Amino acid sequence: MTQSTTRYLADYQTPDFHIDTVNLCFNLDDTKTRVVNEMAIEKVSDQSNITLNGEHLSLLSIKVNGTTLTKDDYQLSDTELVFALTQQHNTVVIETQIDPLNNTALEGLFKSGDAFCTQCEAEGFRRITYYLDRPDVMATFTTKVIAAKESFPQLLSNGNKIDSGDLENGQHFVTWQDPFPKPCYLFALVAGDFDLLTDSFTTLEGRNVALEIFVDKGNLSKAHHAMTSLKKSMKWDEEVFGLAYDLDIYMIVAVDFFNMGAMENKGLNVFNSKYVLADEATATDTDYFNIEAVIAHEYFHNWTGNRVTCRDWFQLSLKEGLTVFRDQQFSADMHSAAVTRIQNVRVLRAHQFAEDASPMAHPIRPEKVMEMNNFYTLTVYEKGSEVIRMMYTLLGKENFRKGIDLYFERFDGMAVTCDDFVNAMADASNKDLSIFKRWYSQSGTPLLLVNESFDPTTGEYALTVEQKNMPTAQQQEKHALHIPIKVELLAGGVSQEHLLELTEAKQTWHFSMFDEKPVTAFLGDFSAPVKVNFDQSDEELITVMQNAQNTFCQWDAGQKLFMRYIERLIDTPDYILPNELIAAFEVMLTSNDLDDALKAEQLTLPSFGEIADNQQIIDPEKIIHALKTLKLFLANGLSNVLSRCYQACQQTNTRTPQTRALASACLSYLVLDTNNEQLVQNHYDNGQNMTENLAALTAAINQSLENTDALMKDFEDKWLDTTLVMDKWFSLQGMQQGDDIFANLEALTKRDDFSLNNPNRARSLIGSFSMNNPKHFHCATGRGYEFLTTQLIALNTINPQVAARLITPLLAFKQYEEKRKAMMQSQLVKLSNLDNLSKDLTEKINAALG
Ligand code: B3K
Ligand code: ZN
Repeated sequence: MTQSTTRYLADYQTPDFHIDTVNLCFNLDDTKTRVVNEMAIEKVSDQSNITLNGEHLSLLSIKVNGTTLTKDDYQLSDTELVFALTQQHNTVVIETQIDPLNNTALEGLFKSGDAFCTQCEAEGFRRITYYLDRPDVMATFTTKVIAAKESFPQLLSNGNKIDSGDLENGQHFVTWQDPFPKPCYLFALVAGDFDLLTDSFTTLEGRNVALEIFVDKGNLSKAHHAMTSLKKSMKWDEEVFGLAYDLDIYMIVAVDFFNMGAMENKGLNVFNSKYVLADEATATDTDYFNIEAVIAHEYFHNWTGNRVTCRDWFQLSLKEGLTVFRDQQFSADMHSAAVTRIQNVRVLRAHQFAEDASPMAHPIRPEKVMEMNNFYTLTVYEKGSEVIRMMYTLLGKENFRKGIDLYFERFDGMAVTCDDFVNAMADASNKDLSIFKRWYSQSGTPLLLVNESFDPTTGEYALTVEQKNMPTAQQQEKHALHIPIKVELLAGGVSQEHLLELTEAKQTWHFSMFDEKPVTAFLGDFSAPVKVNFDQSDEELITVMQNAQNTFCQWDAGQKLFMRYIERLIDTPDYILPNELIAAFEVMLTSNDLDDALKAEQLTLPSFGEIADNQQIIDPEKIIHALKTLKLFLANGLSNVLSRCYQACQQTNTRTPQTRALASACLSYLVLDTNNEQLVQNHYDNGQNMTENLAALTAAINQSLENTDALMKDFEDKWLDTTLVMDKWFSLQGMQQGDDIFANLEALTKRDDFSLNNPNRARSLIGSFSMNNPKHFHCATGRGYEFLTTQLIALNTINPQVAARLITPLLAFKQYEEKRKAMMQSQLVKLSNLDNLSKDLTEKINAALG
């Protein structure tokens, strides 16, 4: 009866039983919550034993069709409950007891501060009651919640409130009913004493929807941006996709203890407070942007995820890739499309490409899984979104919309597969997507080798593209993919755009009637998640930077120049950088056509992660030296123009997110001039909001300025009681450059306000240290690796999901130079020898060491 540890997509079988209705009753208590679960279960095969999932539960009783089972009537293990169901229609009542207070894994029912809340995706419902915990079992839920009225005046669950009242001993109850059948991963319950922001929205169908956002007492003024974002999302989904909301109430609850960003439970989203709360004083422009995007993402799931859900968890990208694509399109429509795209691509290149190169590489539709929580990845989400975007590019906007319409026409109310989605797209557009489907089963980042030739006598230009799909961990055999490539040919002051469809290993396209060899802006809008090897001269890249119509290509040409010189500096540390680089960036910075946010993006160098991903063998010291040298070269060469840009941004009467982005980018260069400590001090002192304060602190920390400690102290004194702001302070601490960092980290982890039980806090210090502080994380003594391992050992028992996220930088040890490789490996071995290593960490460590 023990559950096999690894599950395979190929083994999928339809369920033997359906659950039609679920009636839940919760008697809430910190350590002894009682759950009564009454299910109407229908047998749909000749199997007579039903196997329900259940973990960390105390079973109190089971009744089948009115008869209480005795111990001999069922088998019980740590993960399963098995008993016989002989009739076709059965009523099963199971009573369990759970311990929310000591549920530090934050899956199932747990406490966040004083409130009770739940997280069931992917497989957390089995920590609440015994159930068929799989997404293709969809039932109608009715939920009664009972708790002390004084401490928990608000009792929430999915759907509509159908009953409520007072009970004896100061208890009260509320009953909720969700009319839409759903898988149990979308179940939610919240009980607490919150401040409530209300509003309403009338849908295109004329439905009046009550909008309610619940936040911790005292935070009401910080919920308005989330509410505005929600209304914008509802409107956008109606306008762009014709999709309207379907219940009379939409609730969002913000909690401080949460493993991820947010959760799209039907009608009752639970959010990490980080993605709800904002005001000028405490939130940055980036926070504002992210809140809007996450609110939209969870809202969009109501159709892509909830109305049509996944057949099994291997299909996760069906809802996540599609919903990320939808939220990216929404953000692009709300803000600058080009800047939004550039930021998406940065994440992809720095993190998803690294995942594809790591031992945990997997296709966007994984084929085997040990712990499902390990597959909420950049690959499933971000690359998944790129795959949807490629279909959008190949089909065009109108056909894509037809495909979406057909998808809902066919599958509303069902649990389906990625193939079902692609088939709807293909059928609606008559586009052959058979080769395209390989994107779902093939892992790895394709490399495009591009060659060009020009014949001046005929005026013909030829572009040859070859795709290389290299073996990845756990997948040796690769096939050619269907890759949309947008190109722009620049010649004689005009630009021609083409969409090329690469479907074979190598193809050539011919273009005629050129007087001179055109300059090619390749992969417009980053039309496919690929790497490109195209040997263009500096001069050509500068032409693209200055003349391409496609803004993404302009930016990307600058990044290619940066990357080229970083790589030269890695090979030859005293390489002399060319002044043409300065000239090109001076032109860019003084251009009147570019918006400030784009200039900021242009000034931002590729990250350590992105550079590392392009190295055969990673030597952190060489990368850090190269980055520093290039940055200093630009800072010196551009100092006047950077100063002028900075002053212009600061002096404008209307500072905007765009001017602040450019000011911050300039400051990060200007701080390299030792005389500019006062500039940073002023930026902090005169800062009008959190974006400006944080830009000053970041500059001070990165440069270890003399005034860093004083600034950090001032910030701490001011914000000690504001959790989300202190998370920022802890993140900054993780990025300290001084050599006393390890003693400081040690002291930080001992503070009263540091706790591994709080995921945001743990991530802010440990995550920022291991991901944003390569100098010390990869320090030659190995102390950085040891620090991370010590924290992971503690987190392994407290919160395996958070531990499994934070281990990421250690997994790629094989890509590092020998000394570091050995030190990282030995930390992984140490972890692998733990007695109680969680499934989450086991899966990743085995993949890395295997
Ligand atoms: N669907 C959730 C993620 C659940 C993660 C479980 N470990 C949030 C989202 O993608 O919208
Ligand atoms: Zn999602």
